[in-house]
Amino acid sequence: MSFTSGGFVPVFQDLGDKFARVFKELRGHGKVREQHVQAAMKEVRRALLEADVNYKVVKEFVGRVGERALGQSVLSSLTPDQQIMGIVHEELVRLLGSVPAPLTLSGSPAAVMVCGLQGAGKTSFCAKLAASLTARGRRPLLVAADIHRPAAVRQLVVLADQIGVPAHAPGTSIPATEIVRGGVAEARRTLRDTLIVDTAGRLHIDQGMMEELAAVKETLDPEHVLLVLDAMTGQEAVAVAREFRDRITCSGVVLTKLDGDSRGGAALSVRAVTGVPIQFVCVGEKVGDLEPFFPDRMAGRILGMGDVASLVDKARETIDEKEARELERKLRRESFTLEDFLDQLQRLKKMGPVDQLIGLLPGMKVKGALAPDVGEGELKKVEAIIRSMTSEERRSPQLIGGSRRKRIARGSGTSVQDVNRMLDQFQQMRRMMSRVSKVAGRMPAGFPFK
Ligand SMILES: Nc1nc2c(ncn2[C@@H]2O[C@H](COP(=O)(O)OP(=O)(O)OP(=O)(O)O)[C@@H](O)[C@H]2O)c(=O)[nH]1
Ligand SMILES: [Mg+2]
Repeated sequence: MSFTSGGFVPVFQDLGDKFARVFKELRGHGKVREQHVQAAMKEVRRALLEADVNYKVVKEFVGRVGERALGQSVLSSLTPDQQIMGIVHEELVRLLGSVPAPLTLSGSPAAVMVCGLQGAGKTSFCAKLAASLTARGRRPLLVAADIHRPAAVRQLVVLADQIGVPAHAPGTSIPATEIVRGGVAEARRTLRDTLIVDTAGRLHIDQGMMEELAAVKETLDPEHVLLVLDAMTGQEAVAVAREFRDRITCSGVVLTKLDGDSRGGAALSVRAVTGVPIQFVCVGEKVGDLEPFFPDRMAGRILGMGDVASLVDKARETIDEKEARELERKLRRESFTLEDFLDQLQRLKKMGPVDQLIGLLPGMKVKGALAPDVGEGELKKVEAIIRSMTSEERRSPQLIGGSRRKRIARGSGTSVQDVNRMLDQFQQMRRMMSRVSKVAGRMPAGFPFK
């Protein structure tokens, strides 16, 4: 199982669409002036508020982006819309925590305590984490310390079985602290190096739950207290995070259900409001649907710049290391040609269901803005267009003038507009890929675990 396997689930589509519209509008003006930036910032503000981002966070964000976008060098630049998009990207990265916060595990056994409200996704996350740690050569032990719901214990045991990880689950008749003590002893006895402790959630924060969690924490002395938050609950999740931080001090956040139609409010506010870093996101119910959290990749995904880094990761699984390095080098240097693009399209088909990969391709995520109705059919069209070009044209798309476009359209059974759009997208994609991959290139090796 791989950490990148879930990396293609589109997230916060609605917010992404709105951002795309803002940039499209900016592109539409021959010259971007102050009033255009101001109008754009108004739209960005509205988009973020509609995504349920904390209003203070929105205010600061828009203030910063607006100020930078109005800077002389941006407005006088040749591509102000791209520069403004770059600023928005950078500020989103900052909002999401700037740098990734990998889960470091040292002690033996190292303990990770998992808490959160009822139904947030704690038990599923425990299993997901156990599976990914196992894939990385660790030997986790799952501990069922949710004594309030017998079904929760069974759920953990079933999941543990499914992923082949042992579970310490003595039932619901003994106190959680006893279960934890027993878990630590069992880990020592059976040489497990990591304890993952699932705890009980309640519908709302209450004194009883907090006291129980505090007692478990005291007994376990965990290296990490991970708070699982349901991203679908937006600002509510942020309020919960604040309470947990104040009452039991959590070290990291896990955001779940990003695959649903969550709007982004929790993801974009929780770090800024609480100071607690997001460490993982869950993008589905399956055990493999776990991703480490990278602020820059997430920002790129929201903006439809494509998650180039995840694409390269994924490519590593299907092509060898040398080819992957070559691809990265090309992306970075903007020497990526239509020939490479065609090559990548072929690989894409091998990499998995096309609709899941689309979100990773720059400019392809956003319906109606950069690429209308992208899907399997659209990719076929793109492929047909590139195939109707000469290799010279593929290497130097700037050669493709009006009459060549007509010829290519005829040859590929598409229209001149299709060809124009495809070439436009390709140019945009090349610029963005180079920018995004520059940032992504700074990823520490071995992430997400040190
Ligand atoms: N779509 C989706 N569903 C999820 C995700 N994470 C968890 N779920 C589902 O959400 C439901 C609740 O998940 P659990 O892991 O049982 O949540 P919990 O926090 O342990 O709940 P309690 O033990 O009742 O407090 C289950 O149906 C999960 O399959 C996710 O990332 N995406
Ligand atoms: Mg549970």
